[in-house]
Amino acid sequence: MGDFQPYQTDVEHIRILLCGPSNAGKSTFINSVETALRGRMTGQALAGGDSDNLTTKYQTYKIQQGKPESFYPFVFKDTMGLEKGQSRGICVDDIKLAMKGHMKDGYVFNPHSPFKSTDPHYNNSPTLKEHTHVLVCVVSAGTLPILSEELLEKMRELRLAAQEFGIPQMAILTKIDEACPDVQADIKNVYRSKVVKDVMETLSSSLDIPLDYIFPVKNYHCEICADEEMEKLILTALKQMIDFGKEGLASRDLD
Ligand SMILES: Nc1nc2c(ncn2[C@@H]2O[C@H](COP(=O)(O)OP(=O)(O)OP(=O)(O)O)[C@@H](O)[C@H]2O)c(=O)[nH]1
Ligand SMILES: [Mg+2]
Repeated sequence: MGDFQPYQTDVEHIRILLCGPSNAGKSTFINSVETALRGRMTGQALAGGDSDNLTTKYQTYKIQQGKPESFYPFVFKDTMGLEKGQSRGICVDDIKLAMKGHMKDGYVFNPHSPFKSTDPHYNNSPTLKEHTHVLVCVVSAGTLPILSEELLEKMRELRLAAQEFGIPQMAILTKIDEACPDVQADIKNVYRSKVVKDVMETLSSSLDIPLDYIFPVKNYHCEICADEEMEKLILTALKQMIDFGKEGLASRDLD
């Protein structure tokens, strides 16, 4: 992962924006990538599944590569979870503005009031560097079958908005261990698991994302030591994010 080529544009970092239902494992995925790349347990993104650890602030996460002040050429942008119903969870339009680079770090999401151009965190003239370069929908395998149509509709709206802005889209399916006992017993069963296959197909048809753009992962959440098989899945998903980000940037360079 250390041998990424510099990007052709003046963009130093591929910006990966994570969105999806609350509690899906967005923040934990960021920590899992950091753990996989740095080879030790880390936890810079607040994650946890209880009310104290919900993501509420728009923030960038960089991952140190080797010496301090040297970072991998991609960053994650973490967002508040989507929820069913109006005035619940992040406002869909906030994510659209974030994708276009209008939202500065530190903005605190407010489910009752959308992000406005008068907000001090509003960037009036974002450059390509500040845009999102790849949108990643994060969905938990266990809860997908019970997600409401309303929530799925919010996700479809976001995927379509990304498509309109020329931002590539993909998905990760988290918590495959919780959804399938065979995977829980041995993560290598992931590609043999009928449960995982069925959930991936459902996600593909629900969001209209091709099956091969959906990556199953098990995040680090209670493990105390590194696990090579888990890391393979996490890094495969990350590689696709970077490849998509680069492709998206290359085609925008031609515009
Ligand atoms: N079993 C299992 N648990 C996971 C996995 N990924 C995340 N979790 C757990 O799920 C809970 C929620 O994870 P978060 O990363 O905080 O979820 P989030 O999507 O950031 O949630 P919000 O910020 O509220 O939108 C935590 O308790 C995690 O430990 C996974 O792959 N498997
Ligand atoms: Mg979070």
